[in-house]
Amino acid sequence: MKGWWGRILWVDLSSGDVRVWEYPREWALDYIGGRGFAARILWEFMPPGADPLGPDNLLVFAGGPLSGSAVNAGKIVVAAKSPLTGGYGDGNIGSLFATNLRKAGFDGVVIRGVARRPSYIYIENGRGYVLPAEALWGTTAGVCERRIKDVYGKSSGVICIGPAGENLVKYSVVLSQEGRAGGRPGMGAVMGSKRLKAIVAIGDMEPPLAEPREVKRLFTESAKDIKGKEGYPFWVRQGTMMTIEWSQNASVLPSYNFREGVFEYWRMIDGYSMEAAKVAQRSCPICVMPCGNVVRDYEGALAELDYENVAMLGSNLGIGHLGYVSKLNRLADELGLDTISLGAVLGFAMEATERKLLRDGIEWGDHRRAEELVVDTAYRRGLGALLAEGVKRMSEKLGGGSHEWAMHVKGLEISAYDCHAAPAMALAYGTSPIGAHHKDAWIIAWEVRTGRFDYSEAKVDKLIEMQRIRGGIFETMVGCRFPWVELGFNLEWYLKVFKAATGYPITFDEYYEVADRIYTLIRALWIRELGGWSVEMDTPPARWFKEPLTKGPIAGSKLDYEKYLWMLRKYYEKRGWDKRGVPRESTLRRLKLEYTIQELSKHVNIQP
Ligand code: PTT
Ligand code: SF4
Repeated sequence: MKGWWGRILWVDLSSGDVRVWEYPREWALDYIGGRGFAARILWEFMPPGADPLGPDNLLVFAGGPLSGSAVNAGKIVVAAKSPLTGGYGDGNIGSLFATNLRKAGFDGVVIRGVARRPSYIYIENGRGYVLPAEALWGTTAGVCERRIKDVYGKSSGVICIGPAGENLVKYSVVLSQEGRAGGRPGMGAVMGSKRLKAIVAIGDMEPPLAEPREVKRLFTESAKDIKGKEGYPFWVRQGTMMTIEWSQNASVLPSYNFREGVFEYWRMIDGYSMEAAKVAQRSCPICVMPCGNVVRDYEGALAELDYENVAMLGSNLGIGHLGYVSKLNRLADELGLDTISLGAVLGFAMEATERKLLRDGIEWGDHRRAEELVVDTAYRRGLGALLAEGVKRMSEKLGGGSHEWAMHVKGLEISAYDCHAAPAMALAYGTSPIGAHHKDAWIIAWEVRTGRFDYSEAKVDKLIEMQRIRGGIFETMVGCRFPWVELGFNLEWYLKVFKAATGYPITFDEYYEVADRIYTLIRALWIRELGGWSVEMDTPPARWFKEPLTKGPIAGSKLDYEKYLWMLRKYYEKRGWDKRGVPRESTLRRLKLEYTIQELSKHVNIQP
């Protein structure tokens, strides 16, 4: 088998057992890697109904056949059953760990059990070891990584968690390289629940590529192509931060807990303000279009900014000062909190304070109180203990109709695009396989350009196409999607590299079938873990349907609930799911998922 090592490292932290597992060969083409492997492994080896923070949950890190070989493919998928949502959760992180793991001879690592004492895993050339990490426990992510690199050298690849992961904050992430974060739905807490502080990989083995020279040639050619793109120089200047201006102009910049899509102080936190404060540029490994913008916060410390972070910790909280936002961002990176969920949680707390549902809470725009609460959340102190649970649980606790403005889908907080006037993006959030995240379909740019107020079948088709490419191709091969999304790099390149790496000439239709298989498998996994399904699970919060925007050029806009449901049903139909959103038996068989039928039938009545 070329392209894949065919080996995954299994680590059982309860027993201390470490073994090399050769996965079934047919998984390679049926699931490709990354998210595909993660979903299959969770279905197969995690007992149904496992406690997300217990020993039976599996923390999976999985690369794909292009990891470490194609441009910008220095990334890895991290997945597990989510403590935030109770369903499937994953994220994608750029790290030397991703490229080093491949060089160490593995396509992935699976971790089960709970270590008796704080531990880390060390992986080198075909072997893995569990080692004590008492000296690292309690450190911030940056300190932890620096200490490990002091021991293993600068070229070691390190993933670690911060105090938030140790303290089981439900939206804690795993981190790397001081500005990379992944696994929004609480992958950091899953790692913390296993008393696993870090994983380190070192290796010098060549991945088994079918045509190594052709892979190298394609890398050089595609790097040239990308660097020649018209948008390249501006991308390197601003990266994702350019989106603040676009979002403001399109009235989709989340402001004041997604009440509005415009922010009066947007200029103070936009890409040009960032450029004025920029002191360095960082990137994931083997990236040819770096986008890690490093600035100094108002206290002079370094922070790495992205659009999502700045929108959620800035406009969504009414904070119009980049230095203040940068400090919140830095704290989140050091402590290991997901910036998107954190921004949603703080925004929710601000609104709850305004509505007098929360005493001693936080006022809009109060950056100092926000800083205190971020730290308290990571350590679960005082009000922070409630904030650590995410907006869904917070609204269940506070009541008062707050579920209508608790901005989440399936328990995962919504990322930084307001959808009062973007029904396709609302559907993208509604149907994302991990809860409300934009990564599977950032359809909003296309939607704003082509007719934002329509509810149409064409939008459903476009959404599924995007989910196939973004959630299917990029999350399984595994690589960064920005060359394609941001600079128009042709997707054909990836198929060429796939052929050179694996020897298999995959077509788009074949790849889309793999993507559909994974989508339906993940849906099956959700149903198995939650014990049923309903359309409400795929529907965004009431705020977007009931409370129109009051500011900006499209003031008065809101979503239409009945029309949203019409699009959702069309979506189900096209995916081969019934009108409850449950996969049909014929779909499961067509996608070679018949192995799920018996278990699924225990929870729902499966339609033919
Ligand atoms: C991603 C989510 C995003 S999406 C952002 S900013 W973005 C936030 N970044 C955080 C951060 O930083 N620190 C922190 N403590 N929490 C954060 N949470 C948020 O996490 C990231 C880039 C970005 S920046 C994006 S869109 C693209 N995402 C990709 C993806 O999902 N898949 C893929 N194949 N390629 C992608 N390329 C881009 O990668 P999650 P990273 Mg991230 C500081 O993790 O869980 O997927 O959520 O990985 O290495 O930091 O790169 O405007
Ligand atoms: Fe990482 Fe940005 Fe490069 Fe993508 S474009 S690989 S997110 S640095």
